[in-house]
Parts: sequence; C-alpha cells; structure tokens
Amino acid sequence: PTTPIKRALLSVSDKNGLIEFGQFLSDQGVEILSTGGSAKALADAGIVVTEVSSHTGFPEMMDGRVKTLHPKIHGGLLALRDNDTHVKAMTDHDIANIDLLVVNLYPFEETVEKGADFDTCIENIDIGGPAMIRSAAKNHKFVTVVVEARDYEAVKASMLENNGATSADLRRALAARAYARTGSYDAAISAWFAAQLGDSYPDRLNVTATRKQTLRYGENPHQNAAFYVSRSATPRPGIATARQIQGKELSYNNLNDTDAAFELVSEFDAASGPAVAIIKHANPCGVAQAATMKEAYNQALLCDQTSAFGGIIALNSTLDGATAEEISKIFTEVVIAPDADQKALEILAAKKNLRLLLTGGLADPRAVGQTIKSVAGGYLLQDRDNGKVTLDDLKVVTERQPTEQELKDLLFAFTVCKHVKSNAIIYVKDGATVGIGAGQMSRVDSARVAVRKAEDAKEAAGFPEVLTKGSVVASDAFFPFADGLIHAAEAGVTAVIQPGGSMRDDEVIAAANERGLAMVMTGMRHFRH
Ligand code: 93A
Repeated sequence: PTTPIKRALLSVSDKNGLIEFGQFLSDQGVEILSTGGSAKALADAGIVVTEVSSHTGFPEMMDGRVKTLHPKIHGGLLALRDNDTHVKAMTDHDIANIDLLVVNLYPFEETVEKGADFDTCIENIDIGGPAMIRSAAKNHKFVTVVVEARDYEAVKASMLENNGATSADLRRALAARAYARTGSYDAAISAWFAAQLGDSYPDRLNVTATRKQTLRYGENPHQNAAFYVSRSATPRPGIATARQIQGKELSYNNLNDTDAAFELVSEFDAASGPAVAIIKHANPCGVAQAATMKEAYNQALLCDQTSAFGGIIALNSTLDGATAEEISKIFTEVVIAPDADQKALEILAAKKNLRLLLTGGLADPRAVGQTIKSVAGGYLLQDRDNGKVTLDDLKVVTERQPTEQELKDLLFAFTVCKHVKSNAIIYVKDGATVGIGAGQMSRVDSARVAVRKAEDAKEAAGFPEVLTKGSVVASDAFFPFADGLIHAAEAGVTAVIQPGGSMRDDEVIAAANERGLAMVMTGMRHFRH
C-alpha cells in the first residue's frame, strides 16, 4: 500500500556516499530537501536541492542549533497519510509529505574520544537529527528512515524493486535500527556526562554495543548467542578487534577462552622474552616465558599436556616458524598472537581447522575500564582488575629472604594467579608453571590439584622427578590456615607469594619458617570468579 518516494530530506554529518545516493534519488525524480552543509555538498555535485530554510520559510539560526526543528518538517514526517484529519492539517498549514529521511548525527562519540573539551562535546550533541529520526521511525508505516550510510544500498535496491517505493519490511527494519541509534547516542551522552561529574557508577546504566557476529550457539547448543563489541575510535588489541587469518568461525566458548588467553599473555612484556599461555575452559593449563618462543611453548605444554589438547594458545610476540611447527603437532582450536611471520603462516595454513587470530599488538593490562557480569535480574559492574604487583610491593615475612630467581618466579606465578579462577594455586619453576590448581572451593584442594597435575606431568613427560620440587608457589588470596602452605612445602616448594591479611598469618608464617621457606606478601589479592 505504499506510494513511491516523492520527497526526501537529507541532513548528514558523515557525508560518505551522500552524492551517489543523492544522485540516485534525483534520477528517480525525488525532490531533495537538505540542510546547510549537506545541501552545499549536493549542489556542488550538480544535484538539484531545496534548502530546508526555503522549504520552511524560516532561516537556520543560532549556529545551526535550530535548522530542522519546524512543524513543516515534523508534520511532513509524522502525518498519517491515510488519516483525514492529518491530511486536512497538512493542507491547512501547507505541509508537504517527507517520505524518506536520511540523517546521521553530529559525531558526538568521536568528539569525546578525540578528547575534546567540555564545550565542544556539548556543541556536538545533535538535537534536530534525533528528533527527526524519531519522528520518521514512528511513522515507518509511510516513511523510510536511514541513519547510516551502509543502508543506502538496501533502500536503493528496494526502490528499484518496488517502482520507487520501499517495502514495509525494510521500513520496519530501518525504524528498529533508527531507535537503536538514537538510544545508543543518548547512552553515550549520558555516560560522558556522568564521567564529567566524576561518577563512574551513575544511577542509570546504559550500555552500547554493536553486534559483530551472530554465533551458532552459546555455551551449549540449546542457547542462542551473539558477540557484541563496544564502539571505539581507538580500539585496543584483543578479541574484539583481532583479524582472523584462517579457520572456521569462532564459537562462544572459543571467544571467551581466547580472550582469557590473550589477556593473560599480555601481562608478559615481550621485551623480557617470548611468553606462551595455553588455555582450556578459560583457565590456563600452562604458561611459560623463555629465551625462544618454541621453548616457551614447549614448557607451557609440559605443564599439563593432557588438558592442552584442543586448547587455545596465546603468544606475546610474533609467532615464528619453529613454534608453528611445534604447535601443529597436536590439535589446537585457536592461536592468537600480535603477529606471525611468513614461515609460520605457511605451516599453519596446512591445518585447515585451526583458527589463527592476529591482534597487531598486546592488550594493556594496566588499562582502566569496567567489567560487567549478569546476575538474576541485574548486572554487577566493577573496575577491571588492572592491578600488577611489582618487586617494590613485596614484603618478606620469613627469616629466609627469597633468592633472585625465586623472586622472578614468585612474581611470574602471582601474575598467572590473576588469570586463574579462584581458588588459584600456581607452582612455577624457572619461568614456567609446573602445577595449576584452579576453581576449587577450598584453597587446600587447589594446592592438592596442582600437585597432582605436576605428578601426572612427570609421568607423561618422563621427568626424573616431580617439577614442584624446588619450585615456588603463589596463592591468589591469603592462606586462611597453614594447611595449604604445608601441602605446598611437602610438594617441595622453596618460596611462597600470597597477599597476606589472614587472621592466622602468624601461624602461616611460623609454618613457613619451620620449613625454611621464604615467603613474601603482596598486599593485593587477585580473586577471579
Ligand atoms: O543543531 S541541531 O541539533 N539542530 C537542528 O535543527 C538540526 N537538524 C539537523 N542539528 C541538526 N541537524 C544535524 O545537522 C543533522 O543530524 C546532521 O548531523 C547535521 C547536518 O548538517 P549540515 O547538513 O549542515 O552539514
């Protein structure tokens, strides 16, 4: 029941594709109304346009703050074409139908991201644009609304198919998209405003993200799922921006695990050596930093070869051929790295099912930001854990001081802890994990699991002895009792790192002293649930 588009209003900040689309409309015999800058661009390209100001008989004023806020515009967008009273009002007040609205908004988000000052950001709050978008979308029964240049093609195609009209389905889809845009626009403004007031946790939460990918399913096949990414002009390297070089689409679990892997490996500065993390079910089953990438990979793998099968591998520097050769020996789901050299690309190309993601850099573990978790009926927000314990933060609490090598391994172990589900107990020797206990409900159980894994690794790799002998151990939170520490001592550790702060710290310190262990406290906890 729709009639062909006869009149369109074009008012865009992003002028990409404007001329081409305007030319198409003009060729279709559509009358074009347009605002200052857009009208000029169209006219310069030889397209006949009518300025909105001459259409309304009212000038653009107040530096453009008022240009389209006029009953001739909103009446033309909102009038129901099949309603006699509306039609009469149009005749009485000389209001003409506007059948197509093309608007994209003042670039508020980009202006904020560029670090513009307060007044510039305020000036970039579009008022007339969202008002027109909302009017047109409300009246989608008759009016077509476009808020992004990428939809020009769809409108073109529909008009060509329907003798100059658009299909009702397209108008509905575009209306939904239009309200998503005005909603996200206002969300961005309110978030910026709250931040200006120094309030990172305002009393209303608006999250804006764009669907990047519809996923085959969620954590399980009976759950639908999709991946949404936040809008950012300066995206940071990571799962949302990585370039997939080969392999089939990532699944929900792959995305989650690959994120965990890359965030973990990014903790290790490439300048102090290549590092590798192997992840299963969002927990590492091996992490190592060594002189070469291949060595780091092999050491990470030896920590728990059984679990590493079908795992996700993250690297902190360029994947080389020698490492790619090793990686291709067992089944791996995903490899993520800042880059890969030609040799590595060739070797992995032969593994059709392996997905390779390149990020162009490392994530910044110190970056500020927030994490969101959903609970029944709501969301939990918190600052992301960007804490990083350094040598200066450590307090030695035992009679024995840790050696230099122990200190290096202690810091390495505590950094890994941050990325392991609690309760986390991590054994490390010479820059490589040798036992990882994750996600147990009691700390002593995590300590036991880690040692059992080290025993399994000894069997699997044929080591002469269990690698926890002469290793160091990290705990993500304090030892509530001495039992966890005693268990670690029996497994052969020589040094311990933990936050401290338990009511029974004295008992735990005494147990360490009795066994000749060195222990340091960090004062910082790394729970992860
Ligand atoms: O300052 S406004 O909020 N006042 C208005 O009445 C108005 N009408 C359209 N900004 C307004 N616009 C916006 O101007 C559009 O949303 C578009 O982003 C921009 C196009 O301006 P020009 O055609 O002059 O480049």
